[in-house]
Amino acid sequence: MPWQRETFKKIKQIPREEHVLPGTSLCAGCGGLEALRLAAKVLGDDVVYVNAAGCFTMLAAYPFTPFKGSWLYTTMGSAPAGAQGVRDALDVLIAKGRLPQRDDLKVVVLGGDGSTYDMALSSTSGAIYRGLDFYYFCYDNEAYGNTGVQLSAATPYGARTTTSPCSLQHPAGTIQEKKDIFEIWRAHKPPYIATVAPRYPLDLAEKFARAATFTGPKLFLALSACPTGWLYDPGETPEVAKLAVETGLWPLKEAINGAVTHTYLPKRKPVEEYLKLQGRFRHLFEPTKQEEAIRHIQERVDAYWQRVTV
Ligand SMILES: Cc1ncc(C[n+]2csc(CCOP(=O)(O)OP(=O)(O)O)c2C)c(N)n1
Ligand code: SF4
Repeated sequence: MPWQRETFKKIKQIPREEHVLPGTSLCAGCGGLEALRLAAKVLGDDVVYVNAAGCFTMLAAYPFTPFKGSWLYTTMGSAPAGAQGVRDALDVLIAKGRLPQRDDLKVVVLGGDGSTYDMALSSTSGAIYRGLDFYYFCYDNEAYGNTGVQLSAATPYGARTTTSPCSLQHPAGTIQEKKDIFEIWRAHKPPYIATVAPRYPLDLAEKFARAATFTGPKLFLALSACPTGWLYDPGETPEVAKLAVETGLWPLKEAINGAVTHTYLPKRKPVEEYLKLQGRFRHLFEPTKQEEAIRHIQERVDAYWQRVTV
């Protein structure tokens, strides 16, 4: 049966109220912030954000915060462990009657891809194994953005980063393939995993509503178009973010108790349309077009969709 939205069917059903207020020091046009803003409309204010070091560290710079809820800062590798501590504290306080049940809070990890795919992976694995009741929101800008856009395990093949420039040895830029963190999480058998993109707000909102019905670890991988690291004009974030999905490079999907459903089937424009908008891929087009590298990216996308739609 095709995937169906049940809670959020029309755009006007998305709450108008803002829970991440404007005026942060994140870059103009940050796609990660837009994804968080939309997610928070469903999560509400009864939340503790446990934030691994990264761009989102800049959200809450004491004494200012854009959140009406709470925020805790951790090292890059330990946000899931921090989340365990917060969850345990809440549970103990509620069990002892020192906190009424109505004051319970959702525990939400905020982590960049550097934390999610690499540094926090072992503490994440432990948290999933223990069945920690938390949301993990990864804003995936495909690089270590906050420290100057270095290569991360989420950087896609062909992208240029400051530590993987295109060179005579590697004219196509990054030659590693992006780590499949969706499948790594799925192997841990959590109840809920999803990918989201802010240009598909109904899909995103529906997934957060659906995830709320599960107790245990819940992952959200949010496509986070990043003008600063991907090298395009901030005004183009909507177009870049949309093309990531429409070319098939960023599949929108969820896995409930391990069963994967694709929540949107794009008609699949050529990947070139997405790549050519971004400076991090410019070397694939100038001074000479690198047909083989572009074909490699296209073939990988084609193979993915062939595998999941037959
Ligand atoms: C163990 C460790 N190494 C390096 C750093 C320095 N550091 C702070 S933020 C950051 C980049 C984080 O990248 P990512 O998780 O992808 O988030 P983004 O910056 O893209 O938001 C780094 C390397 C750190 N805080 N801790
Ligand atoms: S570097 Fe990218 S991800 Fe980080 S705040 Fe700026 S736009 Fe957002």
